[in-house]
Amino acid sequence: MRPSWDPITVKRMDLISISARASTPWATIVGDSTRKEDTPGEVVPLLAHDVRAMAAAVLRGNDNGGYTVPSRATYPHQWNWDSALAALGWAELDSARAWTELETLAGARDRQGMIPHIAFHTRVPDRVNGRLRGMLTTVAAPYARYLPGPRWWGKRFSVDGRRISGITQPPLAATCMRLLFEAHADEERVRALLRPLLCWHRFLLEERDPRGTGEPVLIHPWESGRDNAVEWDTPLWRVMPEVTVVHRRDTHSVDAAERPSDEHYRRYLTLVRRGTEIGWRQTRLARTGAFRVLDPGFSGILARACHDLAWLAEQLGEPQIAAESDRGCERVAAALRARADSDGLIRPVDLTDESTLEVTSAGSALAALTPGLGDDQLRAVSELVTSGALASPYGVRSLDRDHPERSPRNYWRGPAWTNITWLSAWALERRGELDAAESLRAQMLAAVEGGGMREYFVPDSGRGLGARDFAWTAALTLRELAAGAAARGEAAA
Ligand code: 2M8
Repeated sequence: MRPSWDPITVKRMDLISISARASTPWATIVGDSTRKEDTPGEVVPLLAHDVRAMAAAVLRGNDNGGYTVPSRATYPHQWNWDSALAALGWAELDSARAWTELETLAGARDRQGMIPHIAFHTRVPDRVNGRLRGMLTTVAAPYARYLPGPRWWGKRFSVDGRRISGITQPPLAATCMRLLFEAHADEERVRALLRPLLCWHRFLLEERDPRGTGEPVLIHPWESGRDNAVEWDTPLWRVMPEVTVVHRRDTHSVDAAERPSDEHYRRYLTLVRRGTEIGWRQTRLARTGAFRVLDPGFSGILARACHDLAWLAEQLGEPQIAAESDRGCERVAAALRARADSDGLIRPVDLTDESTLEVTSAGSALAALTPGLGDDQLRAVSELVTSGALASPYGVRSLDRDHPERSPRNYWRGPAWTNITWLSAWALERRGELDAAESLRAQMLAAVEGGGMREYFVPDSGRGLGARDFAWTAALTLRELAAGAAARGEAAA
C-alpha cells in the first residue's frame, strides 16, 4: 500500500501558507514548517494537488530548453545525475520533453565517451537548441555564476559543442531511460541512446579501472555525487591545497553552514587544477591521481545501469549491446559482493593505501541497487535505512546518526536527500522489500510536504535546507504522486 494523499490522512499539511502578494500560488507557497514567521497570509491545507502544482512549476521553471538546471540560483548548468532524475519528472508532464532531457545529457559526452558531471550553460538563448546551440555555445561567453566554471577545466567540449567538466557522476541515465521507456516507449529515441550510454559504461569499466578490480575508480569527491561525505575526508585531506583564496559563489544563495567548508573547496579546486594541467588523462588519474576511491554507491548505480541497458538492448533486438552490458553488470556486482563487510554492508575504499573507509553512509545504502546482491547484504541495507543508523522520519540520512562528525544541516554529512531515499526505496522494492520501500517513499513525501522543494532536509525535523526549487526533489515528487494516484486507481491530477 502506498501512502494516502487525501487531505485528511496526510500529516503536517496544515502549515502551508500563501502570501497575500502571491501572483501565482505555487510561486510563494512556503512549506517549511519551521519558518512560520516568514509566511504571513491565509493558511490553507496543502493538498496533493498543491504539491503536484509546486513540483510541476519547479521543473518547468528550471527548464533551460533541452535540459533542466538543478536550481537556478545555485546550479545554473546541466548536471549529470540531476538531469537523469529530471527526466523522470518530465515523464509525468511531457514525455517528449523527458526524452529530450536524456538526449541532451548524452550530447554532453566527450570524445572518450565519458558523460561529464557538468555541461556548462552559456548565454545562448534557451530557445536555440540542438546542434546550433552547440555551435553557438563554443563562441558565446560562458555563464560565470558557478565555481568552478568552464575555464577551470581547460578547453573541453562535448560532442554537441558545449564546454564541459573533466570528471563524471553516478551513471543513472540508463536506469532512468528504462523507467521512461516502460511508461512511454519510443523505440527510435531509445535506440539512438543505447550506444552513447554503452560507451560511457565502457569508459567507466575500462579507462577508470586500470587495475581490473571490477569497480570504477573515482578521481574527485564530486564524482560520487555526495561531495563532502565524511568518508572522503581522509583521502581528500592527503591532497595538499594549492588554491589559496576561494571566492565562493554557492554561499551567495545558500547558508555557508549548509555547504562544504572552505578547506574542502580548496582541495576540490586543487584536484580540478591538477586534472586540467595533465589534460584530464583519465587512466593516469585513476592510476596515480591524488584522490582515488571506490564508492559502493557509484558502483551499485553502475551495475544497475548496465543491467537496465542490457534489458533495453534486448527489447530492441541489439544482442551485442545486451551481452556486453550484462557482462559489465556481473563484473561490478561480483566485485561488490566480494567485499561486503561482516555486517553485510559494503563500504568505500581509499585506493592510495587500500584501506576500507569505516563510515556508514548513503553510499552503502545505494549499493542495494546492485543486481544479484546476496540476501544477507540486502537485508543489511533494508535494516540500515528503515530502523538502523540511516533511518529517519524524513528519509535516508546521508550519514550514520551516531557518527561524531554528523551534522544535521551540513549537506552530505547528515541531511536526508530525496534522491537517496527514492533510490533506496526503488532498490528495495525490486527485491520484494515492499513495506520498507513504501515507508521510505512516505518519508520522502513527508519531507517535501513540510519542507518544500528543497535540496535536502534535516532528518529529525523535516526542515528544508540548501537550494530552493530543486529539480530532482520536484521530479521524484511528481513521479511518486503519480504512482500513488495510479495505485489508488485515480487519474493523475
Ligand atoms: C552538488 O555538487 C556540486 C558539484 O558537482 C556542487 O556542490 O557545486 C551535489 O549535491 C551533486 O550530487 C549534485 O549533482 C550537484 C547539482 O545538484 O550539486
